[in-house]
Amino acid sequence: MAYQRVLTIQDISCVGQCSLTVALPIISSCGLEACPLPSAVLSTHTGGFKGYTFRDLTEDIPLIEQHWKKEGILFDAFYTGYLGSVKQIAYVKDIISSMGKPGAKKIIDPAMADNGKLYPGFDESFVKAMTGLCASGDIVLPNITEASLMTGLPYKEQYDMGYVDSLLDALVACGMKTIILKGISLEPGKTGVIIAEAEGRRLYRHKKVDRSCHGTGDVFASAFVGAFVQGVPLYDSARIAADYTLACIEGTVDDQSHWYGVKFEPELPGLIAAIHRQKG
Ligand code: PXL
Repeated sequence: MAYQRVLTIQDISCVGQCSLTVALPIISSCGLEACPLPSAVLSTHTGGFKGYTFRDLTEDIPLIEQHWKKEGILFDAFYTGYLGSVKQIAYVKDIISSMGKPGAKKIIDPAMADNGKLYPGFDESFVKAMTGLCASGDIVLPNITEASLMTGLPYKEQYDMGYVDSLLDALVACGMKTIILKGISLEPGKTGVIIAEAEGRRLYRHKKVDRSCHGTGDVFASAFVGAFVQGVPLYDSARIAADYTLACIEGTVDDQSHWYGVKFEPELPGLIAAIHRQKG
């Protein structure tokens, strides 16, 4: 497959190993051109640090878009993550619908909630707007919390496949097409992802590490984008991304001082090798 250019739209949290500081190095390491459109600049992420700064870049987005249009710049794929406001979501919708080359895939991570709770600063109107953005994408990457918020179904910590299927059915009813539902744990010691397409649903299961780590959704999404945009099939891209995320968690859990993110950099050679093996 020819060299591909990916536009990733999310914040830059200077410290915290999430969003752009994870997406750019992972996507580049996978062999793709990674272009950032920062939605905001924060001193750290919002998940545990106190007193972080937040510079909203909403009004820069249409200016950047206009410049790119003048330059005739187009993208082979889009990957959106954490966004700062409802207005920003509207701008992002416009960019992904007008700045793609023919067939450009739109990969949307709702990145707004986890462990049953919205991240600080988000409300019901943001959830509604994000649901609309997800419906306009090709592939969405929610966790169970985000799926329950977007569909209005209850959030559960203990569940069976019937509950997971009802979440997926409700996401499809909201207009979502291909869904990769993350963090599905149907038996002790195991977790995984469901890859749900119109043709069917498959679960990829792997070992569960009993510590919830920050930024793993962004690590998973970035690795998925890195594999999928290069032509690795959907299921294999999700499997490779899940294995990579697990390796990052395992490389971090013993270091209690590293509570704010995962050490994803040392595991990059394994991710690259897995993608090359799959591509043959
Ligand atoms: O990893 C998701 C994320 C991205 N960006 C910011 C965040 C979070 C999660 O808390 O706070 C700023």
